[in-house]
Amino acid sequence: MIYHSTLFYIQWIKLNEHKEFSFNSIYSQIFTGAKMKVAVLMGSLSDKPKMQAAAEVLAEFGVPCELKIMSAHRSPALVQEYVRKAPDRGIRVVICGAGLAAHLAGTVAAHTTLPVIGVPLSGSALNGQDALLSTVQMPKGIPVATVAIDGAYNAGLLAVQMLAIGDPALTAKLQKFRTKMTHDLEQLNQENS
Ligand code: RP5
Repeated sequence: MIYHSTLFYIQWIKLNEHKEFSFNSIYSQIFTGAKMKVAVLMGSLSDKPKMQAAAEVLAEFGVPCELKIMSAHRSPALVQEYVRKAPDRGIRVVICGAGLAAHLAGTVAAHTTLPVIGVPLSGSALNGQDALLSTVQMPKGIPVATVAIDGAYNAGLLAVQMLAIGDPALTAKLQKFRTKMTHDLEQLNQENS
């Protein structure tokens, strides 16, 4: 009983961090053991090789994620339904990768207040410049945090940084990651000077 009350209290604190949490969300997380996770969405199966880097960095930090293929243009109803149910399923950040007239991130952002990270993908006749502008040029009121063309790795890392707010263990992992990056660079200089 005390155990469940404590869990409920922890979940209640989390409730106030995200307005989209509902009682249903708390219930499902306590009683089904669902963990906070990141959704990695992409417009086509052809995007998967480029979006894999997001999943890899999330795995590196021990953050669960799910990869789904859905398109703002080809399956708009599926996108809407997925996004509507996402908070109750423990999704806290949504990463969206798409190429060409890339509207996936913007469409997802229109349906949720969860943070949305957009990854414009290359492969088009315009080498991803089309996807970059489609993703980054959001109208006032509906932001999409856009990373570089094919920047899925950074998208994953940014999602980790978002989740690390209020999570000291994840913050410590990020600090360790940064320290290692600096150390590796110093070592590279020593080896090459
Ligand atoms: C976009 O069109 C997708 O995100 C993909 O980058 C691009 C091409 O899709 P396919 O024709 O390969 O399915 O919607």
